[in-house]
Amino acid sequence: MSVLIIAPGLKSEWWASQLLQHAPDMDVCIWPDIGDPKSVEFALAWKPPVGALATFPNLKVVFSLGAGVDHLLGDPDFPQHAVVSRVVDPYLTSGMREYVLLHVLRAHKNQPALDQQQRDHVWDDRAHELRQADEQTIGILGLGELGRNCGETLTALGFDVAGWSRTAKEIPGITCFDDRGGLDAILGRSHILICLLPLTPETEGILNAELFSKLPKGAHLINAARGGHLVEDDLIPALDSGRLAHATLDVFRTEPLPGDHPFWDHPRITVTPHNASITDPRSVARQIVQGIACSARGDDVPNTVDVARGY
Ligand code: NDP
Ligand code: OXD
Repeated sequence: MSVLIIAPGLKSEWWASQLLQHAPDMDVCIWPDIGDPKSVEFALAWKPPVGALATFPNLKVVFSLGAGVDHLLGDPDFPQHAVVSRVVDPYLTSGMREYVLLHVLRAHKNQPALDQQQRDHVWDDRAHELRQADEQTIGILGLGELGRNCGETLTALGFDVAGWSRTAKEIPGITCFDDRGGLDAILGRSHILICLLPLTPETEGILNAELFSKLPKGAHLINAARGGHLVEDDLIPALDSGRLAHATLDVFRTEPLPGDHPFWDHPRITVTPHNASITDPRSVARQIVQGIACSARGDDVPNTVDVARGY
């Protein structure tokens, strides 16, 4: 039985050394340097080449090296017999919480506009209206591991927080909406809208002109989920018309973001390189070793996703 690491662009050797710390006898191989494909029963994967996982006929579990699994399920040849497990980890959650806090506070304190004042050598302490945290509603699309934690933290800071999920929830301090009917209700009140949804056929393109038109004028958008959530052509018109004040984007339809992409130079777009929160092998390798042991014993593997649902 061997364990495959198939994650072009990630530090595969580091992942291997972390696995071996917890399971010194594990037979680990790094794609494309593999022996007999039939011996591979487990794979650690991040954006594997399309079709590659289909070449391992005895694959039992694919561990996504991130919280999202769209990079796996989007492969038309993804082996349907394999169980898919994803990252749920305190460091991944705290990393996202830090990113969201940073950019919510930047929006709340008008920092992007103040940065522009500095570039223009303008000293104007009255340019922006006075507003308190409890006068700002933060809308969070997605109340899962990440969205809920961000919402609870923002509530503790005094913001008015609302969230939207597929199924109904009750979370102390957060006004919860669900299903399509609840979407308009959350949009109408969100001064800062944060997307923390998984990318599925239902959520693809959800951040579009129609959605922007339902936000309060001058809202801020933070997309830390997936580039496929945003209809890119709708964003700049929404910013230029003042419908949106600012957009902070960590994820893009094409990554790395091409050098000539208009988002780079737009004065009211903040671009970060898909690093809102990064899976830490020092924490997650141990969980994967435990997941492999569960599977080998015939027990359920933790953090598996519903492949039909897409997350
Ligand atoms: P979870 O699966 O824990 O939560 C997903 C949430 O989205 C749930 O509340 C779910 O509703 C809701 N949801 C799913 N589909 C719909 C829908 N059609 N309508 C309304 N709500 C829906 O995911 P995580 O919180 O762990 O992660 C979210 C995403 O964040 C990941 O899929 C990934 O794409 C992204 N991510 C980005 C990172 C980055 O660095 N930029 C890092 C880590 C993650 P319900 O609760 O009812 O099921
Ligand atoms: C993830 C990511 O899904 O980093 O974890 O995007």
